[in-house]
Amino acid sequence: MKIQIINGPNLNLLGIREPETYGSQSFEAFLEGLQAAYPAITFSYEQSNVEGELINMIQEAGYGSDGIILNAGGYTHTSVAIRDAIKAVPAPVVEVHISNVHAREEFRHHSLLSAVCRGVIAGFGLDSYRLAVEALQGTNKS
Ligand code: CA2
Repeated sequence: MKIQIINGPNLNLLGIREPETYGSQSFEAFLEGLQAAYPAITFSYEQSNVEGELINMIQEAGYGSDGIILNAGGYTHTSVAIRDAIKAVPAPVVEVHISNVHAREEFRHHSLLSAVCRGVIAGFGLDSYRLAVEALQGTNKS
């Protein structure tokens, strides 16, 4: 099984800034542990701060992988274009958030992406990504 993890804007700062909200581990360190925990899965990871690049990644992985774990960061709440990209590809997409967006500011309570994703996981720190792996493993792709 091939899973593509895509992180959006500012998530390159994980482990460096705002540890009280996003934890103190870098995504690269977390990914090493995730790969070790799921040796039968091939993980690929990409991050971009640029909306169009995220769309290119979704289009590519949407045909080249068995599932996408997407944390679109702030674009979650604003991007019609990312929603359209998710809707256009056959691979299941799981929307993840590190923080519990529903316990934060009102503008984070609404996602433009959730309705076109297979499901949403939020609020479990980086463990949200592992839970998304579990979800994709159980996903019937047909
Ligand atoms: O909780 C999440 O995973 C979010 O997707 C993170 C986004 C935020 O806009 C969403 O509402 C919820 C922000 C990502 C910023 O990431 C940082 C990581 C470390 C330090 C600073 C920012």
